[in-house]
Amino acid sequence: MVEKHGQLKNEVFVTNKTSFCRRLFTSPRFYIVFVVFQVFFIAFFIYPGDSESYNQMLVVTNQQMEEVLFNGTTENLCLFAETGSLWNSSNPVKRPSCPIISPYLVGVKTPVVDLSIDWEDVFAKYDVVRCNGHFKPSSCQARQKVALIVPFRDRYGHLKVFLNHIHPFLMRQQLDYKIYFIDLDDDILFNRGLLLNVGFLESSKEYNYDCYIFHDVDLLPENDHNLYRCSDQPRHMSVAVDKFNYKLPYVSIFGGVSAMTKDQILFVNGFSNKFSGWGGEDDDMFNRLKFHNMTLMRSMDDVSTYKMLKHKQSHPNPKRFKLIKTGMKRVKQDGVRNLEYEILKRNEFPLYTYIKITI
Ligand code: BGN
Repeated sequence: MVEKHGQLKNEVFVTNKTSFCRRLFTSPRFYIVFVVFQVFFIAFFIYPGDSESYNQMLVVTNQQMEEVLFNGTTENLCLFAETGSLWNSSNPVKRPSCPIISPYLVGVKTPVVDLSIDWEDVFAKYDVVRCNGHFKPSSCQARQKVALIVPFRDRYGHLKVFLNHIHPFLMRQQLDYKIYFIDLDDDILFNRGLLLNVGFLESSKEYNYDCYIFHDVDLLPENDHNLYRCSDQPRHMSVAVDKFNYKLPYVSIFGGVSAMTKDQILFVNGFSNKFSGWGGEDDDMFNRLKFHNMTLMRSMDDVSTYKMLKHKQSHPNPKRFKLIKTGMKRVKQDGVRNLEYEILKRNEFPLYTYIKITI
């Protein structure tokens, strides 16, 4: 009887289950739910493309970034970013080296020159670069730490267009980089060499950079295969500029964009501080390299192409010819070693660090 009862129970149970399954599998609602679930599953867990690249481009996700921003100071954020440990400073994350050639390179990308673009839009677009212009890839260890040094005077329109273009360009190259704008007291004649020296000294105090890129604000690289890295010899990078019909104006030119390591800079004592006004400081640097038996490297001109932003021609320095002639007599005393300056202003903006000095 007990057994019969049990069998009956089982039968009832089995019968119920069967009818439930039958109802389930014949219901169109079940199939709709099933398909929707599958789409979400594939999008979030299986499809690697977008989510990978998204992670790669971000130091941290926005939500996590907000937490850090609002619960701590910006200084802490910078410290976290630089120790490579965003979440737990006692347990630094060991990341593999980034690939030699970044998978995010796209080749030629024509710069967008929109002087009317809103500052807010630029900030919002690159809110991953929140640490005063510092960015590093999240998923791998960048191969070089790069300080991008831009001598600056009063060209805010260019600055905005430059940042809008250069941040995604450098992110695609998977660099650990920071952007510095160096400005001189308004009453003193512009002096590119001196400002580049200051940028080198100030950025070196902050971080152990492998490479210093000296970059004019009016030059926008057009091809991200033009890698912003240093080599074992100084590099001239702005080889083919549209303003010069994509041709090198002369063989020894070292102006526009160039890249040097700390050792290379210290070896030649940086740039001369004597070239006030426009022109000649880069030719003097070329002479310094030659004087120290260094060679100059250049990438292929089909890769190192640049768009130059339009601006009024600056007033050339009439003394530049004489200064170039006598330059090598001053190499030891005129450069980064003996440079004295005072910092007037230092502003940490989300997309760059601004330093204004006087001498
Ligand atoms: C050169 C300037 C460079 C400048 C290039 C490109 C001089 C010195 C002349 C002996 N050199 O003429 O400083 O980078 O043009 O604009 O003026």
